[in-house]
Amino acid sequence: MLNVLLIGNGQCGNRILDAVNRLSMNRGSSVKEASGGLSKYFSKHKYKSNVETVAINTAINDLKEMKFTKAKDRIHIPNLHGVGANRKYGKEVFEQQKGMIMRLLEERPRPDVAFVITSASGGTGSSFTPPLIEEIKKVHDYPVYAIVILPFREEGTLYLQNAAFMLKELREGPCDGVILVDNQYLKSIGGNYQDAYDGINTMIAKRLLFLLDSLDSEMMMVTDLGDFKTVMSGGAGLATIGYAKAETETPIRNLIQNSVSPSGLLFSTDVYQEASRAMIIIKGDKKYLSIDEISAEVEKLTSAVGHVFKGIIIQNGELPEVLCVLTLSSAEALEGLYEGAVAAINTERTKKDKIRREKEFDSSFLSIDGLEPEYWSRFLSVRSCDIRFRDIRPRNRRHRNGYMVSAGRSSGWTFFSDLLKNVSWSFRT
Ligand SMILES: Nc1nc2c(ncn2[C@@H]2O[C@H](COP(=O)(O)OP(=O)(O)O)[C@@H](O)[C@H]2O)c(=O)[nH]1
Ligand SMILES: [Mg+2]
Repeated sequence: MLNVLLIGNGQCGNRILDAVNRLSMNRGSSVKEASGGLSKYFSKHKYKSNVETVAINTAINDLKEMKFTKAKDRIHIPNLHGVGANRKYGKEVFEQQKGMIMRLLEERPRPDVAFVITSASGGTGSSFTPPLIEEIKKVHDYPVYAIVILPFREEGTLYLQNAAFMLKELREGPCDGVILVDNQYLKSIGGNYQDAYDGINTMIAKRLLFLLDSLDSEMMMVTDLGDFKTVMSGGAGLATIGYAKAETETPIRNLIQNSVSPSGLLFSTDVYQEASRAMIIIKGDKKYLSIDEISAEVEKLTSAVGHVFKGIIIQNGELPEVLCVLTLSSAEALEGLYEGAVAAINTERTKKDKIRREKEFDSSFLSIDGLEPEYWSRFLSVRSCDIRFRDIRPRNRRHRNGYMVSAGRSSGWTFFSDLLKNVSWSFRT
């Protein structure tokens, strides 16, 4: 029996983890979903793997939002309400809190495999995940995979930049492989954000449970954790998952094709061009599992991809389902995201330059306006006083980007820039 650790980092990671727990507890949103046999993960009698779930967040509200994850499985980083999509700050927080987080993880049974689920683009999950995997790998040699959710492209430049830097860190670090899920690609699932999130989260949860199930099954043709590790070590450290389920009696040939087609994948890729290794697991009643059809399709995939591990699980009376794990040697869609991030970085740089130039203008304005020779003599003459921005009274005149301030009867006027409002100024009047 496998020991599996599932960590959900940040809001997106927490929600997907909660969806996994929901399906596992046989409380899927639809009866059909719930009766998919996934209850074995949590029902006492039908456990297949020992699955531990842990949700980590800096925002207590995100943790409270979870409905199917036990309180003891939620780690709140104290005194914070999120990190505001600020990865630099998030990394500092992780550094301070990593002792506590690692201690709580170490209290659980040693896993055979771990998955860390997170969005690439937010703050907490994006900044915690790479160093968390690094911490785990410092002391353990079990494989740790990241399931990374890419942003909707319209969510803005900050998210794009976060995603690019997060992926870079993950790929340069000791993470054993990144499974990509693209919100943008899966957008059509829901008419609004909430529906899209719920739909995507359920898709991921379902596939993850299918995968875990198949790694721990006594199958007719077995795929195990060793095979999964071999698949994931191929390619450029990137992977995605395809899936298809028959709603009616569908030839297994079509179902395999659907699982690797755009409608089956979690990330946009041309499998026949970009995949480098694959694992395909077919589940269902044996009457649907034609050996000729399966062999022909797997052969087709093998000739394009290289190596394909194949597993078959017989489930009496069930319509067939296919899961496909594909590692990628290249990912054109990711290059598109990187290009977006580079454009965002350049735009930001231009804006920063503009702000810097304006600041320079302000300070030169300040030196002209505040330090006119006429006033210098007064400053030097009487006494020293400390003026802070809050001392500025309404009687002082609002001026472009600041105030003209009079510190006292004999002081004359000087200019206080808005940009310097947090600076305590000391000058003579
Ligand atoms: N698929 C999916 N994406 C989500 C969900 N919640 C947030 N996101 C995406 O995650 C990104 C924001 O990250 P989030 O996880 O909220 O940040 P964090 O809490 O600071 O780690 C955005 O790109 C969102 O579109 C969710 O429930 N499902
Ligand atoms: Mg959020």
